[in-house]
Amino acid sequence: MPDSLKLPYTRYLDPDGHLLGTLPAWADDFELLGRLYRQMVLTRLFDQKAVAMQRTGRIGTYAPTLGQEAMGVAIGSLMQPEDVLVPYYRDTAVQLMRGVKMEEILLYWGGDERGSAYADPVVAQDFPLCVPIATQALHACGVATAMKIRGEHRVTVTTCGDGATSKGDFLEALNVAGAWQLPVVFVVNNNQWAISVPRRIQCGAPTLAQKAIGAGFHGEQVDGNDVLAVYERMQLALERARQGKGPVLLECLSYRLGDHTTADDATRYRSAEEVKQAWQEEPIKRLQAYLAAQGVWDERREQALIAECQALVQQAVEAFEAAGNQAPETVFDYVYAQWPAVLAEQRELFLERAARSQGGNQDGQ
Ligand SMILES: Cc1ncc(C[n+]2csc(CCOP(=O)(O)OP(=O)(O)O)c2C)c(N)n1
Ligand SMILES: [Mg+2]
Repeated sequence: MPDSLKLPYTRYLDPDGHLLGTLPAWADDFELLGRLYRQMVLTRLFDQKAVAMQRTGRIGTYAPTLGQEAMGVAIGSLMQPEDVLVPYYRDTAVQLMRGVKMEEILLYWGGDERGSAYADPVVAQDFPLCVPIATQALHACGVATAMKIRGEHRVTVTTCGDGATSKGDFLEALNVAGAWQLPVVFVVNNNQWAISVPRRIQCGAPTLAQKAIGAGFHGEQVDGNDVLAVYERMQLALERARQGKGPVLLECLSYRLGDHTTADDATRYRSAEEVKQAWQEEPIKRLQAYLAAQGVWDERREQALIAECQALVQQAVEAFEAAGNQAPETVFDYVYAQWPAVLAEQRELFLERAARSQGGNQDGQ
């Protein structure tokens, strides 16, 4: 590889939580580290519950965020209220940190449009989760263009997976971001798999971060399982974009510890040995070990935290269940800003059928 393509890679904690170098000064703040840890634990417990709710038929489908907690928590905690997040479907961790409510996330995956109408004013301008791969990268550039034209000191952050970086949309987004020096940070969650396609056959380049170089801006890699490393590099990326110094691509190396979604069975295409190995690197144990070695964490605090988080998750489940069902025709209502007349007939037909099937049910047919 040419020297110009040897990009920085940052990691402070090894998989056992041992320090590998000097930490930045902010990392002396154990209260901050405790908040990051707490949020990672809350995210994991919520994620487990969401999977269990899908398995018992209470939500439609779900994309687990297991193993992606460090990235999401670091990114979400550094973004300012005025920034805009343009996320993808594996961003539960970032969304929770931004202020999206757990019950809203459950509503979203339950097929309910209220799950994308975030109540917290801080996240009201964030975009809903994007399921079509990589299209959000272009939307993010649109938002960042508006910020730039208005002369605002705001940043757009958009996330995507490793597989998404193969899409034309992603490369077009990088190109325009570089050409117009937009205030946008692209975070690539390189979790090694795009459903059943492994990273190594997805792209011929040694890193995904180097795609930024072709677009004329800064790219780098970070250990996505090391919350301290993501926090440090993301902070610098946001600062750079906010000061008008152009976009950044941060490639976070992680591993998708769960199935792609609840509709997938990852044991069909990857070995138990590989997954076992990946568990050794997971982000929560790593920070926990570091905090314990610093004397600021122990089993008693761990148990209290788990109990507190489980109670919060349970409250969210109850709020979700109390929300009731949305009218089925709302599937038509949130797609277009201006209603295309051609869909009116479909909506009518849908309502007629819904009425007929309800009538049928009442008649016991
Ligand atoms: C345009 C488009 N093509 C295909 C799909 C089907 N699909 C859903 S997820 C996925 C893989 C994405 O992998 P990656 O970008 O690595 O993200 P990850 O799910 O691993 O976080 C594909 C191909 C889609 N949702 N949208
Ligand atoms: Mg992936």
